[in-house]
Amino acid sequence: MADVTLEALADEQRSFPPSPEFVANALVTDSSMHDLAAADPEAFWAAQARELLHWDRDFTTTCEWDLPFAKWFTDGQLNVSYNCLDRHVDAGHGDQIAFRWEGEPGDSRDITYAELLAEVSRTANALKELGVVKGDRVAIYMGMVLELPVAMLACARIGAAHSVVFGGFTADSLRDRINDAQAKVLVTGDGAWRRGGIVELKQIADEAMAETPSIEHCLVLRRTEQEVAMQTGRDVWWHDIVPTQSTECAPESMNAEDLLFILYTSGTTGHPKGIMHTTGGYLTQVAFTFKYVFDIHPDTDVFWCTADCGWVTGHSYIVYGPLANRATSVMYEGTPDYPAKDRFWSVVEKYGVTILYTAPTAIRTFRKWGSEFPAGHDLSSLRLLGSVGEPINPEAWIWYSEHIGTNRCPVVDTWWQTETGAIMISPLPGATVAKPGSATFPLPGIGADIVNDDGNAVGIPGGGYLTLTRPWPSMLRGIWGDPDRYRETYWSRFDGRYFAGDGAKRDADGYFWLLGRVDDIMLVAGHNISTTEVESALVSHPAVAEAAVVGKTDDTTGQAIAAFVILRAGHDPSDALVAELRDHVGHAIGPIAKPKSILFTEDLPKTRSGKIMRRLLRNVAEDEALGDVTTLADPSVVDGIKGRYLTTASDED
Ligand code: 7RM
Repeated sequence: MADVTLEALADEQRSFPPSPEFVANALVTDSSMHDLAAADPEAFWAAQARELLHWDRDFTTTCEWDLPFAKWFTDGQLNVSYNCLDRHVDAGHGDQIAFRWEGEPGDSRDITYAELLAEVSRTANALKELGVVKGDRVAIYMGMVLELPVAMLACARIGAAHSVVFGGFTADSLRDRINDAQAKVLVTGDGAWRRGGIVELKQIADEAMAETPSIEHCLVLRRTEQEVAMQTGRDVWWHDIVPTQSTECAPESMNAEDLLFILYTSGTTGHPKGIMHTTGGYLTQVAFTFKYVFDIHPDTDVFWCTADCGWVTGHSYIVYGPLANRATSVMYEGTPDYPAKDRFWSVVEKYGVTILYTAPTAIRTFRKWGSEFPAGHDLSSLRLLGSVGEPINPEAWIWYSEHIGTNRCPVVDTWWQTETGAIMISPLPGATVAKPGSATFPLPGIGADIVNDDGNAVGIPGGGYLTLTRPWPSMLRGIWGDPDRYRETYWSRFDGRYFAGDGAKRDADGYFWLLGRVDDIMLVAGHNISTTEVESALVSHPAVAEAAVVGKTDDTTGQAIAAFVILRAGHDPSDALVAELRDHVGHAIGPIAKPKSILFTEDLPKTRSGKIMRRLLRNVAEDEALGDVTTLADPSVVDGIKGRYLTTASDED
C-alpha cells in the first residue's frame, strides 16, 4: 500500500436533483432520517431492527463493541428464512411472486412466496436427511437457477451456514473453500448454461471433492441434462430426494450473532478470506438498505439485480434484502450478450422491471456497444437505476441516466464491500441531489470519514483514506478461522477505525467520491494521483469506452502513467488519437495527469465480478512476471495485452 495521502485533482460538479414525479411517491424525501440517526445511531438501528424484522425473542442490548469485535442485538432471536418467507405468507401474500426467473435458453418460471416457502422447507428437510445439523457449513456451487436461493434459504432455515462459491470458479478454488470451511455437504448441479455452452459443474465438483474429506454428501440438481458421474453413497440427485420431502419444516430460532454465511473474497495474498456474517445485524441492515436505497414499493415494483448469487451483491440484493421486504424480483441465468447484445433490455421489457441494479463494467460495455440496443426496447417501466462494484465514471453515469433511464430515473451509486455486508455510502433517491460519479453521503446510521497517513481527519474538501468510524449492524464478524488476520487487515492501519482499502475525497459540498483501491494510487513527480480520476477523464472523451491506468517506474518522475484504452464502436486507434487523449486528460485534470503511454486494446483483465485488475496491468507495464492470476475471468486477455504492449506502446515526450 502506498504510504501517501491522496491529492484529489478533478472536481466534477454537475448536479441532478430527483424529479418531482419521483419525489411524489418516494419513501424518503428530506433529511429527517439522517438527522434522526445522527442523534443516536444505536437507537436508530434498534428501531429499524424491530420495525423491519420479526424477532422470536426481542433483544435487550443493541451493540456491544469490544474493538475490533462487535455484536448486535446479542440476546435477540430470529430466523432469516422465516423473515424472508413465512411471515409474508402468514400475512396473506402467499400468491405474490417472489422471483420471476429467466433462463438463459429462454425458459422461464415464476415462483410465489408460498411456493418458495414450500420448496425451501422440502430442501431443508432433504439437507437434514443428508445429515446437516444446526452449526454445520454447506457449500453451494451452482449457476443462477432458482434452486440456488432455495438452497441458501434452506440452510438459514435449519441454522446451517452456507458458503456460496461462484459457479465460474475452478476445482482448486472450490476445494480450498470447502476445506477452509470444513463443509459437510456440497450442493451443485450437473451443469450451468453459459452463452449456449455448458459449464461442467459436477465434473469440476468431482475434481474438487477428490480432496475434500469433510464432504459427506453432494446434492445434484439436474439443469443442463448431460451425462454426469454419480458416486454411490455420496452423490444424490435433487429430484430424487427433495420433491418427496414434507413441506413442513419448523424454522430454527437462531441467536442474532449465530453465523448466517461465510463468503470468500480473494484478498491480496493467495489464501482467500472467509468473511463471516451473522444473523440479526446482517438482516437488519440489508433489509433497511434495500427498502430505502431502492425506495421499494413491494406491491408494484419489479426489482432486478444483475449480479450473481456467488458475490455479496447477490446474497444481499437478490436473496435476503428483496425477500425480507416482500419484493418481486427478476433473476436471470445468463450473460448480457446472449443470444444478442440486447438481452438485458428484452428482460426489462418482458418483466416490466422498475428498478435495475447493475455494475459499471456492464454500463461501460453497453455504452461501447451503442445506444441502439436499449433504444430498440420499451424501457418505460424503469423508475430507478443503481450501480455497484467500482467507481462509476461520470460519463458512464450520464449515459446510464440518459439511455437507460431516459432522463427520468434517479441513479444511486452504492459503495460497499463484502466485508460491510450491505450498502454504506449512497444517495437516498428521493432526497439526495446526485452528482455523477459520486456515491454522495454515508447512509443514516453509518459513520464514514477520510483521514491522512497519520489517521487525522482531512476535513472538507480533502482526500485520503476512507475509514468507517463506528460499528454497523451488517459488519463482518471476522475471518473464518483467522482472528489475527481480521484485526491486521481491517483494524491495524488506523487506530480505532475500520480501513476499507479505498481512497476517497470529499468535495467542497461534502460529497464523497471513491477514488479506487489505495494499492493502485500512482505517485507522479511527488503527486498522488488516483486511477479513477484519470480513467474518468479518458472515458469522458467521445472515442473512449473504457480505460485502466497504472503507475510505471520512470527515471525522471518516479512513476509515469501508463493507460490501456478500449475504444467505442466507430473509432479506430491512431497516433493522432493518442495525442488527443493525452491533451484531453491534461485539460480535464492538469498536465501532471497526462498518461505517458496509451495502448489501445480490445479487452482489459477483470475479476469474475467485473472489476479491473490493475495489478496485472502494472506487471505488464513493468515487464514483470504476472503472479497470481486465479481470480482473473479470462487469463488470455493479459497475455494478449502483454504481447502488444511490449511491441507497440509508444512512450510520448
Ligand atoms: C459490493 C462489492 C468491494 C470494493 C470496494 C471498492 C469497490 C464497490 C463501489 C466501489 C466505488 C462504488 N463488494 N466498490 N462499490 N468503488 N464506488 N459504488 O463490490 O467486496 O466485491 O468489492 O469494490 O473498491 O472496496 S466487493
